[in-house]
Amino acid sequence: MRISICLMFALCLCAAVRAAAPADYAPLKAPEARMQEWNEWKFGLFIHWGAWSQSARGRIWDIMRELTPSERAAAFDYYKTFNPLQYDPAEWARAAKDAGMRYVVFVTKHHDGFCNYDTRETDLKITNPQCPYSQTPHPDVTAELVKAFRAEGIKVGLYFSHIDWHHPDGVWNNSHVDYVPDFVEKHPERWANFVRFETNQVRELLTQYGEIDILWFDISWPFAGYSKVVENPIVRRDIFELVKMAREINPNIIINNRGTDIHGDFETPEQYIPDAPPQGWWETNMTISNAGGFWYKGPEAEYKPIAELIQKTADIAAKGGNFLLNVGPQPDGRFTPQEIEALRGVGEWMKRNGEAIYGTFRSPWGAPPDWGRITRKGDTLYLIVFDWPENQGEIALPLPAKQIKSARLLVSGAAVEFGPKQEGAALRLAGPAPDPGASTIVLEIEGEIDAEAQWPEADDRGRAKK
Ligand code: FHN
Repeated sequence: MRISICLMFALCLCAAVRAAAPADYAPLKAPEARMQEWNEWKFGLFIHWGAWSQSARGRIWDIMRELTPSERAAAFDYYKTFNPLQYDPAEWARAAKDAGMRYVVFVTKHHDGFCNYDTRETDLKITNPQCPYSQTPHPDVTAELVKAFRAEGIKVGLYFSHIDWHHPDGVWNNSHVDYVPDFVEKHPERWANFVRFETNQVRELLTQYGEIDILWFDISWPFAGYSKVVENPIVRRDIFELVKMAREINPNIIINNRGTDIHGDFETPEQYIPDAPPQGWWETNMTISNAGGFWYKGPEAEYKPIAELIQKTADIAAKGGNFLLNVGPQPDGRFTPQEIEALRGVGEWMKRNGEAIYGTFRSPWGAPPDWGRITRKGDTLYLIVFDWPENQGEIALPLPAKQIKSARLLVSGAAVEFGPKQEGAALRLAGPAPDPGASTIVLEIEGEIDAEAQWPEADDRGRAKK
């Protein structure tokens, strides 16, 4: 009798456990209306800044790949000399606002484990008394940044690295010099400890600074990549619980696809613009400086021309994406002069042409025409002309002319002549380009656009196959 009661109890217990952790997790996503808002924001500022900025080495991976053991130990001690006395988040927020940016994503903790905020989980933080900046009146730079950007009406995103090279249990990732393969299976209690550590830090970030709009994870957990379904049951459960906690704290939080299994809200092509964009929501993150990492690269760094950044903004919008443009401020807290100039220049263009970017959607025809890019918002098309034809030239559009109700220059409102050309329409462009390199024409159209978007055949990262 006693055995059967025990057996019954054990069976009930197993059933209860199974019920608590569903074998197949349903995706936990942000509300669709929230993603429509995110699409309205469209253009954001990414900020990589912290103790590592003192190295003037753009790539933080150098810590694990280039530095000697003694240099590596010194890198983890950078917090002891980090003292950005020229940090002025209000100035950063003004520069972002002037650039036409509507959201910011700020690095709170990167792979080195240094925390740009007052955390209870580790002493590797800006508020550690051994960090000179901790002696200033407001050392929690994340708190000050959130306040300053909100004051400019800019939405706030926080970046958080899943990998943490400083944490004693951070050896689960193969980037770590002391990597332990099969860490989750071999050391389940240490993995659980790491998950608890990360969960507590994410909870701090989502509860210490008011309602956070975006949680931008980086890299991933074991077996989990970008938008990759996680097979490992332990990690899959832990990711589900982490995302579940985040969305219970803030049901409106928008979370990216890095290490979030099936629960991410948007894809994150990095340092490139897909030729064939993801079907769903996506955002390119890219540095203003040239290749070589996201951090401050020293006074010799090279930067992308403003005209190139403007055309990238148009290209991304024409493919249905958001643009997260990165700065790597100097260790003293100032943006580099080149970053300030780039933000100013893009902002000038966005002030005149932002209507063609904010809240728009990908071109109904897919791959762009040779003369520029096309974005759409309902019955309005925006033709962003990169190559303005000389001598009363014209550009072709695969839309029957009879569907065009009006055509005008966005900036001046001047009418643009158009007429039928074969199956589509031709627009005759008189006079100089209103914004050389990226001039916008607005078309008001009627009727359905009879087109199926054609994108080039591409690999799994959206890069056209040669
Ligand atoms: O290693 C990081 C890198 O420093 C930067 O933060 C980028 C941003 O997307 N993410 C990782 C590289 O994929």
